Amino acid sequence: MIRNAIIASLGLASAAAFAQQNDLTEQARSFLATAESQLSAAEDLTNRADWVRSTYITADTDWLLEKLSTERTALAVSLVTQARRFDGKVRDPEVARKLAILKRLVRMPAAAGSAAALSEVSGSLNTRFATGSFTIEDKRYLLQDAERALAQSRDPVKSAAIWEGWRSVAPPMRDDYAHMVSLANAGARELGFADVGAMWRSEYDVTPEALAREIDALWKQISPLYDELHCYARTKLNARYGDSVQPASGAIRADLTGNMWGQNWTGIWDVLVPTESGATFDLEQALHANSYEPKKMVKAAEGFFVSLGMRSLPESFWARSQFTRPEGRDVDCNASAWTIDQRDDVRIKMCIRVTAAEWPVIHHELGHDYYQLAYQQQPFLFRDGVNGGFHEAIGDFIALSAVTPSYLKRIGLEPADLAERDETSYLLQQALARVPLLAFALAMDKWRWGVFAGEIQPADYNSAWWSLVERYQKLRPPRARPADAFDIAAKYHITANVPYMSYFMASVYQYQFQRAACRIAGVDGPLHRCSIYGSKEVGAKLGEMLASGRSRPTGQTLAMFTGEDRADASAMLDYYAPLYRWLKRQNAGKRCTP
Ligand code: X8Z
Ligand code: ZN
Repeated sequence: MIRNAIIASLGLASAAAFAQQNDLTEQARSFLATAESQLSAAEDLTNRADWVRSTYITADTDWLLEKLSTERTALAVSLVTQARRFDGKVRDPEVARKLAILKRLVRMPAAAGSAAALSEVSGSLNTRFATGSFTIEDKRYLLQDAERALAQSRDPVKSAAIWEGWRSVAPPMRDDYAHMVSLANAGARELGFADVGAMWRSEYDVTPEALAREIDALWKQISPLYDELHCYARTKLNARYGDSVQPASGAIRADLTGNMWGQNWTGIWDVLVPTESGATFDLEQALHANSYEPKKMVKAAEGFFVSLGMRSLPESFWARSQFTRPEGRDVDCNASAWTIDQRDDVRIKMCIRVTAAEWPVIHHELGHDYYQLAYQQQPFLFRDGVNGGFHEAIGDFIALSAVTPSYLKRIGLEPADLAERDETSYLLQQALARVPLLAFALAMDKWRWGVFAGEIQPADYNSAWWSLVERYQKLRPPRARPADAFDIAAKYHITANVPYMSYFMASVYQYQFQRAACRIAGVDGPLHRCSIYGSKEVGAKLGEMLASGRSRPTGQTLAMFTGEDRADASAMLDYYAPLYRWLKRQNAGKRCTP
């Protein structure tokens, strides 16, 4: 009735246009319904092949995954081509949103006829990374062993050897990487994007240029905190190793951060611990003392989500997940969370060791699974996080509560009578775990955006990478890098084509979520002490946002839970404010900012 009344009030010509528009919208709707059911079927098939390949890497499982990925890519690209006829012509917001999502569905799209070549080259890069190893003095290191050895080494010669050793897996991948970039760029152009980087940036519901500006503005807010943290760490490393190893000014030697990529500096806590530190707490010791094994750690993390009123994880999660590295076969050990059937068959794939560092990672992964469970009722194209940053932020936000002394005491991991923990040490630990990631994330995707845009050519891959590392992370290699080095490819997300800006945005969103949640839960006091454990109000509100998947634009989705419609670093800065003041006092008289 309303529709007729509108038509009656329009002139004849516009009435005809209106009817045509309606007709087109209906066509688009029915096209999308078919597309979604085809894509969903392809997804179920590929997920299973991917799971089997990732937990059992052989030439055959590689082959099967490549075949199914090829078919899925070809299907998605062909659907986008068919959807061209609706370009810019459909005004219905839901239909228009689905059409836009369809265009960027495949992370590495292929031009017509190139899907098989692209799957082959990306599959091979993936497998070479997952099975990569190196040898020092007859000892063979896989990545996880190397990471642990680097975190534990306090011998700069050994640290350099491990750091360089792992990077020896990368040079043979350079030509393949360049080939993959050119194939995927051709695909992205066929879909109407300038390049793959522009396509990746489009998931944030603003133009690629606006997103790049937003990120630079956020970094401007955050970099003073990073600079102070960097300055403090450099002074400590200088005191520990002396001028010849770590000078008191300039960049920090990357391997001395104890992390393979300098993205998390908690591995060298004993070097960075404040001189006048009060009571501290060793989570790793507490986990062992309380007989935590990997599954029990996951159970505890599930308990946090359940305390918010969320469901228990299904039986199949416990039966089918990979919690630890299996013996006798190659697997991909980079932690990940899966939905196999887009319904209840969620899983994690990890190689858990009972360490303090794994505690937040387990919460991180379950955050993905709970998001997936929550949006399963959405139609296929809306069945995902509103953007990658949200997906990466949910579990990290939960972990902000799950590492607090009050929560750890509540679940009996921290002795109830342990003296009030030293606030500075606690916040410093949090900052070391979470702040360097932002600088690393910027360097990672600025590099990739430059490569996809053709501004960084293969011959300059490594030098361009190091100028970004020096600029954002302010790190340098232990020694000059060899001419054939391809250091960025020593990071999983490069060979696996996982956008890394998600982690940057997640590092901002998680504190916005925390600020909103603590308000909803009615927890007063500083943000860093707040635990939302047990708050059904938070669970209900969070659940609504998670259930909306990517059906609404980013700003609207963020507002559902936080009341804020854009990424804003002020919550993060609030969280670390006491630490920032303390760091400034420690660094007084030093030149911290360039
Ligand atoms: O890869 C991850 C997660 C899986 S989505 C464990 N993260 C990034 C990394 O390890 O490099 C989480 C932090 C950043
Ligand atoms: Zn993640």
